Amino acid sequence: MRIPKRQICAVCLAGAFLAASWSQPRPATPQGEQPVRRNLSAGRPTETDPTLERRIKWWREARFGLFIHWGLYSVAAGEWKGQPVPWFGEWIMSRARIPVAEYEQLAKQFNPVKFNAEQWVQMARDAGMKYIVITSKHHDGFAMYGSKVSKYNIVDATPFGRDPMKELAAACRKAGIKLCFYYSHAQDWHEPDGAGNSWDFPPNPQKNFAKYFEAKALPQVRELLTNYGPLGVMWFDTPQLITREQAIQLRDTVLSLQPDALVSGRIGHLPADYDEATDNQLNIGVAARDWETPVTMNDTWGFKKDDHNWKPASVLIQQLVRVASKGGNYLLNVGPTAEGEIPQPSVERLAEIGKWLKVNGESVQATSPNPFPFNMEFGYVTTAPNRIYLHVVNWPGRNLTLYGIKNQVRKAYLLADPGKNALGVKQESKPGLDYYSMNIGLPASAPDKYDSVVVLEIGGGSDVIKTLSQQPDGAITLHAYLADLHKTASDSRLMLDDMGTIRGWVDTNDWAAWDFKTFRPGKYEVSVLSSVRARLTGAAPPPWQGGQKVLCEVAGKQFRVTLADNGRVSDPVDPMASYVLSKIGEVTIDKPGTLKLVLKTEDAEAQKTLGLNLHAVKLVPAGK
Ligand code: FHN
Repeated sequence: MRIPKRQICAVCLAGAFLAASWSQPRPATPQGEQPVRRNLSAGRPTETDPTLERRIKWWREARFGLFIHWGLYSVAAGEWKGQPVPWFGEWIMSRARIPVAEYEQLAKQFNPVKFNAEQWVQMARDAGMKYIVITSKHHDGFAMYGSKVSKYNIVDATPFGRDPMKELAAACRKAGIKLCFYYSHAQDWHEPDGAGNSWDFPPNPQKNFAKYFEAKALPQVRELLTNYGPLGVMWFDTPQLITREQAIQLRDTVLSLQPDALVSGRIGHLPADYDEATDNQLNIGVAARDWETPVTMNDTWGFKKDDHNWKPASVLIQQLVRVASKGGNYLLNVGPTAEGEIPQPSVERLAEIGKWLKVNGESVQATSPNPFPFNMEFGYVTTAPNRIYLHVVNWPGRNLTLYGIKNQVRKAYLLADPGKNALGVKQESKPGLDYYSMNIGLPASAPDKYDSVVVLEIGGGSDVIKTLSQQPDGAITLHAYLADLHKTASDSRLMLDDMGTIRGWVDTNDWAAWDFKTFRPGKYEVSVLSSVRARLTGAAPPPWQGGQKVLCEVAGKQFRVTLADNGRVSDPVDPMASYVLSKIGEVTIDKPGTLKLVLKTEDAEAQKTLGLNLHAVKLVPAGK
């Protein structure tokens, strides 16, 4: 195999011992030549639509929107025939396999007399949200607006008889909030030709999805685009049976009827106007395009009377900031009741977020992402012209030290300080080592219980060291999403997934490598963090599939280790994430400079290594 120059250097750095083990000839393939990186947008064509910049400007600045899941399922509230039904509230028809004829009866009980569009919109506005995405039709097929296409809608089939979308459109227009419609364009459990209902309509070769698409989905989308004034986004979901041609037709329909609207990321086949993360996805590797993550406040989207697993406001605020720091939008869900009320715990949390944003909004909305490709120990970073915002969620006491900012700071102050009193800043650098240290004097305790924002005024744009570097606490984190992945065989499955996890370690010739900078010589403990992820918020993570043999090479040392469960690490901001820490060994770094760490699996039985979902490799000062 022809090893690329950078890898040959790595081999040299790691010493002669390593060189012997790495210089074995391996088959040359196109993949073997190039490090591979994948991210949220990978594999999808880059958007070239010249109108995109104009259409997406407001959305990009918004950063924060309200998701509303409201429909007939809100009547069932998570229970069918007296029995609680697991999974999301809006999925009750599918989970309890409720026949269409029985589910339709819920419409007769749906009378949300407490619904008040102006109150809902005001609540979103006070929370600092800039747009609302509401389910105009979810997978159950019931239209939450007055549709001429199907009588199965809130105006014709319920005692309520009003069109809440008309009322919301008017309230949004008045409040300057963008209204957006969620529309389930392929799944429709009410229709024999729609996708998803196998209990009423068993698999049938005669199923004609095109008929459903032409007769219901497309004309309903036209109604929504025609009858409710300007819309911000058409938010499609679960594309399933949709063909590429149908997706194009849908997208063209949106843009021809509403040339300023956006098409969300789950239309299917197409890159759409922005990427949609997986539900409740808080870990993103490298985001190359605009993106959004939809998040539940408890464990369901549609109302469930027994779901009391509310995330505290502290978590929600940090989630918003984490997403913004990676350049994404945070779409936070509420599930109103069948009476038309937003559950009180949701109202309280939104008010709390709104209070925080009132003071700190400029550090979130209309900001640019963290210029560093990783988060720091103290919290998160966002930027704006002439400013760097440090979101300090782990208050360090009287001194905050951070590395890597090259800009000269003109003034630092706390955003919550009405007097904008200057904080003391000391900057020190050793440019030859790429060492730029900054120390900021702070009050002894955090001024904000959620996230205290320090503003750094700089002249111009941010200028930072982007290479992986040792942090002030001495730790070095080598994130999986920043690895160079080296594939050897053409059928290698090694890849970086959308969560920033390396998967597919089936070939023992593949490896991941990181270059990083160290500033402090000393002894370091090396460990691997692998990821186990729950499928639902509130659910236990699946068992860890460990025990893989790995080879790790760093600073002239080589470790052959079987990964063991040496402890668990959780992520308070991402309740579905959990990491298993496996100790690798101790290494001595004898001088500051750049090092390389290489990791590969050694199990001949490929299936075993498939369970390894690598999140990061960590080096921490020994004894810490
Ligand atoms: O199946 C739906 C689910 O009910 C909910 O609407 C979420 C929100 O993003 N989307 C789908 C699953 O991804």
